[in-house]
Amino acid sequence: MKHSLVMCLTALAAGAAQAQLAITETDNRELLLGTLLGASSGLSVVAGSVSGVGLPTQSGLYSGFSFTGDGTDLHPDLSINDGIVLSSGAARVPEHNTLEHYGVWAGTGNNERVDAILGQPNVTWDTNSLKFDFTVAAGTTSVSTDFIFASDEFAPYSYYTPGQVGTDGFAFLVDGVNYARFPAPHGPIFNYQNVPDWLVSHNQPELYGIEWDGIVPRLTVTGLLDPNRSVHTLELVLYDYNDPSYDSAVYLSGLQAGQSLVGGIPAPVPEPQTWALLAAGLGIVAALKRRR
Ligand SMILES: [Ca+2]
Ligand SMILES: [Ca+2]
Ligand SMILES: [Ca+2]
Repeated sequence: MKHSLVMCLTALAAGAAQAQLAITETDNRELLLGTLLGASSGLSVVAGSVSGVGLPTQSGLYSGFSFTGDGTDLHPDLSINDGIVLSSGAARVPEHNTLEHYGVWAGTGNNERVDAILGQPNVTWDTNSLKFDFTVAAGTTSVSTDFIFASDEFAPYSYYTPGQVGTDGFAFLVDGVNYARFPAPHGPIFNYQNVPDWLVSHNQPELYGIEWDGIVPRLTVTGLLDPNRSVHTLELVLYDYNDPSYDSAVYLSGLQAGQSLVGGIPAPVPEPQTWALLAAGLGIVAALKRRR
């Protein structure tokens, strides 16, 4: 007994030192929202308004989301403050990339608002959502949150092909409008078709100790409040596209009120690989000069 306790404590200490990703499964939506909001969010949640769709194992609280890359722009370090995870299958996924087609059938059905954005009926599957009403102080114009999107439905390792109508995605609906999107010409929702490939960190072969084949480094989405409403609505939706396979997840942290006048996700700015190659070339030249 004593021996096993010592073993347990040793294991806990090792886990803490490595700051491994830890997931606590829950579909308690008050708890999920309270964790996402933090202490001074500036949002006052309307009592009794919190709802959502999902299995007890489909969402959860996470801590220790911090993965080390290889130092290149294509595989940066990936981290986000503690928060909540929504998934199209299971909140708790393997700590290694075990499959290129990881998926769990949740059977939670579609989301009609996202279907409408995509322009196709019943095209979202295994949805996991969190929805609530809230009020804000005068002068507040926006709400925002950090997020990391990750998926096994990611080219070229799945049946996803460029030009396909859709892939799994994430919606951030403020007063009925989705702001989880890049500016045009990128498409109307956050999915891998509307994310430039260079922005996605490939995880096959495995570099990061997590199941997902493709991970988008931390971004911030900002939604604008409808000025004609005194009570606002926010709905977060993570969904499978077209079938329950090749799951995806979104890790969310730090939902808060703001004074932004621009909604959406800022346009991605490429870090041209040519610059990296040029820098490497200059480094070689400098090294050769030093040798002479
Ligand atoms: Ca995988
Ligand atoms: Ca699924
Ligand atoms: Ca999928």
